[in-house]
Amino acid sequence: MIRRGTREIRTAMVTGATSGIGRATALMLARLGYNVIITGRRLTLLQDLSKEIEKTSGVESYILCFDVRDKHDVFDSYDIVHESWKKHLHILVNNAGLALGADSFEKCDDNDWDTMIDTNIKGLLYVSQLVANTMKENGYGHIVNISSVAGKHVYYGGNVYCATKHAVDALTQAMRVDLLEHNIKVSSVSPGMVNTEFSLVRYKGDREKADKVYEGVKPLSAEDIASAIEFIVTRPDHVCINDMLIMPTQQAMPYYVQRDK
Ligand code: NDP
Ligand code: 8X3
Repeated sequence: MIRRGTREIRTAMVTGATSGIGRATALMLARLGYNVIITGRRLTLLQDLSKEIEKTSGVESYILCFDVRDKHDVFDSYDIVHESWKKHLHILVNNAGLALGADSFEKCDDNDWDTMIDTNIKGLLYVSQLVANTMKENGYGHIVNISSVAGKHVYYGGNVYCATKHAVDALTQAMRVDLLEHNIKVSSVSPGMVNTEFSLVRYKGDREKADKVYEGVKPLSAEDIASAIEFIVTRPDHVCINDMLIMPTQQAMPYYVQRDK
């Protein structure tokens, strides 16, 4: 093991660490003492996060700036990660993802479908395959996929986003079965509304529409989800939390929201 003083240094990797749940999760893992590989497309935000991690937690971070949709970019980026980091890679959090649009199926832009499918499903697969092979060599590992309540229920205008998150749910179960013999845990976290850049991205920069989603409701915060992930990754070796569905108290299901009067 890599040791700093007497402390054993382990590595974790978080995709989509430039904002929201991914950022909060990277900070949480750093606080737990992991060196963190942080990924996303926005380099300056990764650099800011890297400084914050090093300042607040004293661990190291490793920036990988890539688009998860680009298989070659993903493979080339992962390739440059130093062997000593890979050798101690305990945790992967597959978080990068997005929704685009909320229109009824027949009115949707098929470019948005491609982006969601390529990011939420194919991107997760590219990263997971690389990391699972590393974990297999190491003889242990834990993969946490960020799914959604949209992976459990469909709702009006959710169509392809819901389909991608149903796929994440299925892949989580499939990976758990396939990786069982390699001592790799696979978990998922399925949140309801979380106040991040998610809605702003979904409504393509329309702040009014994005804010309306959270009107009269106290949504979850990115830190609420990071603390759920903290619980999952700190269970003893023999315990695997398969899935955690987490909702704001004011949201029973995607469409059932009790807003303040
Ligand atoms: P944010 O928009 O705040 O964060 C999304 C992250 O994904 C960003 O870091 C973004 O980085 C990254 N990302 C998006 N597309 C790509 C890409 N092509 N390549 C690499 N990175 C990418 O949203 P959240 O934090 O809310 O979302 C995180 C996850 O949580 C997503 O999978 C989402 O589906 C899921 N989720 C969110 C909920 C919510 O209500 N907010 C509820 C349930 C699940 P960058 O732009 O720098 O590439
Ligand atoms: C995001 C939650 O309900 O907007 O995954 O689909 S929801």
